[in-house]
Amino acid sequence: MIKKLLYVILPLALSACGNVEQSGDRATETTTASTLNLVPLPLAVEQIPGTLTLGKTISIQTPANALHSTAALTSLLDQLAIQYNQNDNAVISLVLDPSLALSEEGYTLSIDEAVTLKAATDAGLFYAVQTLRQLLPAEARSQYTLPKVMIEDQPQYPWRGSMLDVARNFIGVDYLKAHIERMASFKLNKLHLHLTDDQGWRLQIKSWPKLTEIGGSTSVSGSNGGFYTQAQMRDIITFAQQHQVEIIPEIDLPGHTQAAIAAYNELACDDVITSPPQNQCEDVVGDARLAPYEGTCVGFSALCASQKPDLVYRFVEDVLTEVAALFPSPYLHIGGDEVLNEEADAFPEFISRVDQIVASLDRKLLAWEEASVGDIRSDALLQFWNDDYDIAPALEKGIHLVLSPCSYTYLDHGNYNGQPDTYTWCAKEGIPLERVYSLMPENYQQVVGVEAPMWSEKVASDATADNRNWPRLAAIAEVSWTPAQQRDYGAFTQRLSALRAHLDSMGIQYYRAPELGWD
Ligand code: TNX
Repeated sequence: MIKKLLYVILPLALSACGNVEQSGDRATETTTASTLNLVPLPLAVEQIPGTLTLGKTISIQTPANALHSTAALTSLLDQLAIQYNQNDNAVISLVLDPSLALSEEGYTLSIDEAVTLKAATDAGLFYAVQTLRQLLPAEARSQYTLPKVMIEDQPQYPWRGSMLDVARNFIGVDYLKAHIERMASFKLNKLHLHLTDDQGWRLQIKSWPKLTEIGGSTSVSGSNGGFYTQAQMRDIITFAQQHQVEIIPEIDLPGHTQAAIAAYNELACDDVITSPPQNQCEDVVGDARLAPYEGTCVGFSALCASQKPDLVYRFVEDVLTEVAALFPSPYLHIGGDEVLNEEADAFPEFISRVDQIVASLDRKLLAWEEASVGDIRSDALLQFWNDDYDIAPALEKGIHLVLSPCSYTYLDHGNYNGQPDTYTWCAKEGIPLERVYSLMPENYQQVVGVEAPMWSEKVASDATADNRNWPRLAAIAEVSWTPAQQRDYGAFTQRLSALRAHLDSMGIQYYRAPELGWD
């Protein structure tokens, strides 16, 4: 199957260098896809001389069982004020073809006398529509001219992710939905929500109501408390599914739990009030170890699994049971980062037991890299975040990685050196677009893909979140979709630069990157 696939793809991909080839008596120009402004760059693009003009009223044909791609197509046409009716001899057709030799998210898009989008799945067709969206202008016109082209495309990695920290500062439902649409337009497909941390617990848990009543009322900015009810979260999940985005919930355990401890003091060790500061968090000593927290120190809090296993594991099981009932993702992210406190010794055992709870809920474990010290199942994923962390032992167990090496992917770091309100601990010059783009997932082993976390200690508004996420998430999209031999930073900036109107039409308040001529 794979061999067959390479046969189909490689001739197109390898000849992609701007030369003119003769095929029969028709001159066919095979170019790099960079003559089309597409991000991420498709695997193979063959441009045919000529263009196709679409009028203001067209006929379309869509299969009954391709709901999400059909909705994406009709919303694109609505946005461009193109009227459509369902008809046989259609100008734009979505075709489900189970025999197509591409991966699950792959598709072909051909524009000749008509526009034909083909895939084996609704997901593949959905991505074909996203490509068509980028080939069309962002705003309505009186008519539309499309280049004649044959595109064959599929992602290199199945995990192309964004993480939003909604715990340090809360992020509202409207932003999440807008973010999902924007992600989808760049073919990003995993939205990891960091739902709990010291400064806020953001997901309603019916069996432990004070988690949100008390733990949801605080935030680093002091003003942005809030939480999602389970009904709201269900609505977000459905919206995400319509956009081929999977939401991965993270409940950060056993550290980063001050919001839970403030709500239920008994989750902390009884002697916590008299113990010395942990991880140099001088502002969290004495009674503050049991109180809500709005500072930015990390590593001081922990559930007291060492002394209160019955209570703590009952808590974890109750919470994860509700989370698993709500989220269809096969993964439960249980955090596991930065236990730099009294519970450090009990940490490996904690991770092993929580993995058993996750197993009992019929889910796979996802955790930050430190969880590699636990005895976890080999179908776990670990999220690699410290550039130099020794992850080899986990790889030996067969575990795969989500790559978030901080010096490439931490979007709470500056778009440029010295950007106000950004962290510098991992990359003191910030993480400009070119640095993000230079990540080579191919250099790591056992990789499912890439994810860019946006921690929010210093992100207290939607505008700031946009500035940190965009345009850098477009680089994450290309690094995780397009194979290394086809990536080129200069060509990427040209293609992305030309998509500015598309970002504008989605209302993105992106960083005006001089690299893209947007300043
Ligand atoms: C490290 S990365 C953290 C977060 C902070 C972030 C700030 C990770 C698993 N933990 O708690 O928000 O640094 O950049």
